[in-house]
Amino acid sequence: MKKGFGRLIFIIGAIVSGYILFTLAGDKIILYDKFYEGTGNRSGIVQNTGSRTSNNTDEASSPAWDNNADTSDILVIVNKEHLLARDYKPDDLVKVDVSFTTNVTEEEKTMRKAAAHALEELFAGAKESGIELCAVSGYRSFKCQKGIYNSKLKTRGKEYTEAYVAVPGQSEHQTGLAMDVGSFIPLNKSNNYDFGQTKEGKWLKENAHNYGFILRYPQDKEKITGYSYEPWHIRYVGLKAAREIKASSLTLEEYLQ
Ligand code: DAL
Ligand code: ZN
Repeated sequence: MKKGFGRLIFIIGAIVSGYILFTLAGDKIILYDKFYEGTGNRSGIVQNTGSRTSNNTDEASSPAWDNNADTSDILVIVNKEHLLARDYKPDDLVKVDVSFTTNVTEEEKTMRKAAAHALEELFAGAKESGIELCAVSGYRSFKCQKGIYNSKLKTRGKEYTEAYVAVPGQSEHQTGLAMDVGSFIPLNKSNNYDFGQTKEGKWLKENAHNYGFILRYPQDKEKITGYSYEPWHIRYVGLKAAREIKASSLTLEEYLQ
């Protein structure tokens, strides 16, 4: 009994000192949730729009519904109605030279060439304004998206997953033109983290278009995009389209109509 109690005290002591050491090691952590798509605030969860969603992630293995779409076009649209083939992979993926958060796969550190260079300029522009961004997740293969989707289903349930995470084949991360962006945040603030409310999130919203990116899933546009507000998810569309989309407050779906 006494021995067991001593062991318990030892274990608690080890945990507490480990935590103190970790905290002292740095007063900042990088916001990171491998499945970042789900860390934003939950307001405005999309109602069922009637779009195709599924628990069976293998269902999305067929080629895109609009087979005539040019998937290499930087204005390609990928959503719950416009799918990519399971084996679609851009042929010009390159590693993006920006700061990444921890535990990012090599695959997720890549984007299509034009998007990668634009993102590097965006990060440099942010830095000049005193804003330190970190990249979280770029290109994701069908397989990677499947892992994220299934994992999120288990941990957060169906409603949440459908609001924030694309079924494999429906994610524009697979185009190599999207990146999730985060910020370095104080450890003690990590519980209430809402990227859209941080100075980094605000900067991104106001400046992304100057580098050819749009916030792909804006607030109050859930019925059109099919996803809840994602202040962290930016999509490369090129300078002209990005500026026009920003000026008009349209979604990519509306802009391309
Ligand atoms: N969060 C977006 C919708 C994705 O999973 O591609
Ligand atoms: Zn994303």
